[in-house]
Amino acid sequence: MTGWQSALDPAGVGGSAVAALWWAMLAMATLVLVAVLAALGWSLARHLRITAVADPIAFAARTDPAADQQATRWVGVAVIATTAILLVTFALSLGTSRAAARLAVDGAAEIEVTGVQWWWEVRYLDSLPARIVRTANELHLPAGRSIRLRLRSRDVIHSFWAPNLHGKMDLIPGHDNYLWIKAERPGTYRAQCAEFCGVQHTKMAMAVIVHAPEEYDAWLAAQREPVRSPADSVALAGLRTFEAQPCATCHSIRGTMAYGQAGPDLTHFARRRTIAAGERPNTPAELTAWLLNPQGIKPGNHMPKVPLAADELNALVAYLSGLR
Ligand code: HEC
Ligand SMILES: [Cu+2]
Repeated sequence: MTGWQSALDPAGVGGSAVAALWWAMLAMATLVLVAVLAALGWSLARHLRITAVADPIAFAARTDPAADQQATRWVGVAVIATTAILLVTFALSLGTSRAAARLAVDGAAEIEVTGVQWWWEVRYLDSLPARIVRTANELHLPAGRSIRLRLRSRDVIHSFWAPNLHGKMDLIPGHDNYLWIKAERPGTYRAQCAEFCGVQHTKMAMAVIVHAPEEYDAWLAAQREPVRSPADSVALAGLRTFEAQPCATCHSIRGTMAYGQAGPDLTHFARRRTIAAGERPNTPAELTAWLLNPQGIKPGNHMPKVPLAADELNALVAYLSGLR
C-alpha cells in the first residue's frame, strides 16, 4: 500500500502544502522549545549560585539597576520574537491556503462525495445524467488533474479527510462544500471521517485510489456499464434472491430491478476492496459473514439482518462476488 494515511507523505498539491506548513511549524516550535529550556537552565544555574552565598535573602533583596535593565531588555527581545514567530506562522498558513486555492480550474470534472451514517456515497457527475456513476466507499482520482469535490451529508455532520491529498473539509446536511483536489502520485491512500458522527464513526473509512489518467478514464468507462445477467445458475439464483428479498429496496444494481437508495450501490461491488466502509476485506468469506450478521460486524449500522436460507446465502454471495 503506497502512502497509507499520512499527512507527512503527501501525494497531492494540497497535501504537499499542508506537509510543508507542518514541517515549518515543527522547526519553529523546536527552536522555541530549545530557547525556553536554555533560559530555564540559565535561571536555575543562577539560583544555585545565589543560594550558595552566605546570606541569600540579603543577596536577593539587594537592588542592582544594571541587572534590572538587562532583564527588561531580555523581556523586550522575547516579546518581539514571539510576535515575529506568530506573524511568520500566519503568513505561512495564508500561503498554504493560497496554494490550495490555486487548484481551481474551469471545466474540471466534479465528483460528489456524500457522508452517510456510516459509509460514503460517491457520484462521478456528468452533464449527461445517463453517464453519472454512483458507487460507494472508494474515491477514484486521475493523477495530475484538478478535481472539484462536492461534499454533502445525508444525515449529520461528517468530515472528509484524505491526509495524503489535502486537509479536512466538513460535510454538512443541506449545504454543499467544495474542495479542490489534485493528486500527483498514483497509489492507494486511506481517507476517513474526521468528525464524530455516531456509534460507527471509527468504521467510516474510504480508499482513495489515484490512477494514471488513461487508467482512470478506463475505470470510469467500465463503471458506467450496467451489469449483465450472470451465466452461472447459482449466481442467477442469487440475483433472483436479491430482487425478491428486501436487499433491492435499499441497494441499487444498475441493469437489474434493484433501485434502492438507502444503502451503497452494488453495481460493480466485486471490484471494491472492502466491505462496509473499510471494515472488512472484500472476500466471499467476509461477505458471507456480513450477510449473516451485519450488526455483529458493525453494531448499529443501518443494514438489518435479513433472514436467509443457506442456499439463498450461497447464491447471493456467488452473485455479488461476480459483480465486476
Ligand atoms: C434497510 C436497508 C438495507 C437492507 C434491507 C439491506 N441492506 Fe445491505 N446495506 C445497507 C446499508 C445502510 C449498508 C452500509 C452499512 C455501513 O457500512 O455502514 C449496507 C451494506 C451492504 C454491503 C456492503 C457494501 C459495501 O460496499 O461496503 C453489501 C454487500 C450489502 N449491504 C448487501 C445486502 C444484501 C445482499 C441484502 C439482502 C440480503 C441487504 N444488503 C439488505 C442497507 C440495507
Ligand atoms: Cu462520519
